[in-house]
Formats: sequence, structure tokens, C-alpha cells
Amino acid sequence: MDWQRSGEYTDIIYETAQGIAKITINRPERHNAFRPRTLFELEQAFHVARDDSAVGVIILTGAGEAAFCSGGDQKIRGDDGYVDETGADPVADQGIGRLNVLDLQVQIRRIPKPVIAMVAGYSIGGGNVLQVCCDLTIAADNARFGQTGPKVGSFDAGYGSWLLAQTVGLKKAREIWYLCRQYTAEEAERMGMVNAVVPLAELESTTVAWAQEMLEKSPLALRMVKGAMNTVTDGAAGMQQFAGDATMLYYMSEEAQEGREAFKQKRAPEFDKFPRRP
Ligand code: 2NE
Repeated sequence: MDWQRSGEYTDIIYETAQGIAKITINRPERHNAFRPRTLFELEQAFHVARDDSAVGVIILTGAGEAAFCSGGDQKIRGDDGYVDETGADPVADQGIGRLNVLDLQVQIRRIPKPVIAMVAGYSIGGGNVLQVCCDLTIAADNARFGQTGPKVGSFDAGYGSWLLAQTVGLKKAREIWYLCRQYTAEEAERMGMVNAVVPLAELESTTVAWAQEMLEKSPLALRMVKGAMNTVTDGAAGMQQFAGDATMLYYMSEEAQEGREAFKQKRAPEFDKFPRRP
């Protein structure tokens, strides 16, 4: 793939090629642990990918072969969240403790395009929660999955526990969180936490092939199916997302456009010409 790099980032890399956006967490010296700045940049990159109508599928990955992501950067963890060094960035660095990975999890869940986690090496702690939030996961055979929260004085009692339980079942999710063990890629596949395991050398080509297969499908159909998977469990927020999609589709109909045109032309709308469907 001839990846084209764009954007000004320090902690991530944003690239696109042939309808795919690839977002790479680029802190390999810390096994791609994230700090607030990393998450602000990831949010920005996902926003760019969402807005780009040429992009149909998004890949989230980590730099290097040793880690996808090792969660929150414990070396900059303060007493009320993760704190960037002061001075480097006027927004991220205010000495304020943040847990802004939670915003990213919601963003991945709501973005109306499939997101694939491409996992080589460690997928640990908050990093594993991120891959759980992605629509699909392709793992290299060197991948290792696990939660560490109760070992390092942390937990993710939101998507990190509930969505994991929905994905692998309650008993297994409890085991993963209570024991803080690591699991191989094959074990993760058996428990339904990843879709496929491939040799490390084939990780990107396989992930791209899965993305290309989805790019051949109807974008609106994929959008609606993704939304539908979340509607029931996301309550009012899920309904609001689905209703927003329904509104978008209605706006695209001649019936809705007749209402708009009638208003602009200062006349009564002629809705009679549209069928009242059974
Ligand atoms: C991932 C793991 C198991 C790898 O172990 P190993 O032995 O292969 O590598 P090593 O030497 O531990 O790591 C390599 C370098 O990366 C740093 C290490 O400190 C080391 O650098 P040096 O100290 O040698 O300079 N590194 C790795 N992970 C880091 C991290 N998360 N923060 C800062 N530096 C990190 C092993 O490294 C490990 O267990 N890492 C910690 C995993 C972890 O506990 N993550 C946080 C969970 S809590 C969380 O993510 C969270 C949440 O629960 C709720 C909200 C938000 C976040």
C-alpha cells in the first residue's frame, strides 16, 4: 500500500490509501502507552477519517511489532488521571489529570465506518479496551492480550468490563479482570475477542484485505448495521444515533425535499404525491 501521510502529530501517525485510513499510536519506547496528548491526537485523526468521504474503513494500530498499546502511560499518571508535561501543548498540557481515553472509546463506537484493530504484540490495560471497542480485530501470532487494572491501581468499569463481558461472556471477562493474566492470540480468538490470527508478517496485508472486502459493500448498509449493533445497549444515545441516520436518509428522499422546497417557495407542500407505504 502506498500510504500517504498527513496532519501534524507527535504521538500518532495518520495515513490514507485506497479508501483506508490507518491511525498508528507512535510511542514504541513505552509500548505505545497513551498520554492525554496521544488521545487528543487520536480523536482529531478519527474526526478527519470520519469527515473524509474517500475513507470507508479505519485501521487502528501501534508502531512496531512489540505492542499495539499498553494503556495509560503510568509514568505520567497523576493523582486524578493522566497528566502531560506542562508547556508543550496549550490544550493538552495544563497540569490537569485526564481520563480522555473514555471519549475516544465512545468516538470509535459511534463513528459510522468500520474500525479494525490491527494488533501486534501487547494489547494490555486501556490498550486492550481500545481494541475491544473496535468493530473487528486482526491479531498477529505474537499478540498478547490482558487487563492489568487491579494490579496497577486502576480499572475500566465502563466499556472495559461491560463490553468485554458482552464480547467474551461474563465468566471469562471476570477471569480476565480478576486475575490480570495474559492471553495468547489463539486464546483470544477462541474466546471471541479477536476475529482472526495471522503470522506477524501477514498482519497488515490481511487487515487491508479485510478492509478492502468491506469497501466493496454498501457504505450506508455498513453504517446502519454498525449503528444497529449499539442501539439497544446504548439506550437513548443509541436511539439518537440511529434516529440521526434515519433523518439523514429521510433528507435524501424527494418527500423531505418537497417540504424544504415548499417552504422556500412560500407554498403549501404537496405531500399527496408520495405513497403512504404499508
Ligand atoms: C506491556 C508489558 C506487559 C510488557 O512487558 P515487557 O517486560 O515486555 O516490557 P517492559 O520492559 O515492561 O516495557 C518496555 C518499556 O515500555 C514501558 C516500560 O516502562 C519500559 O520502558 P523503560 O522503563 O524500560 O524505560 N512501558 C510499558 N508499558 C507502559 C505503560 N503503560 N506506561 C508507561 N510505560 C510503559 C508491561 O510493560 C506492562 O505491564 N505495562 C503496563 C501495562 C499497564 O498496566 N497499563 C495501564 C493499565 S490502566 C489503563 O490503561 C487505564 C485504565 O485502566 C482506565 C483508564 C485509563 C487507562
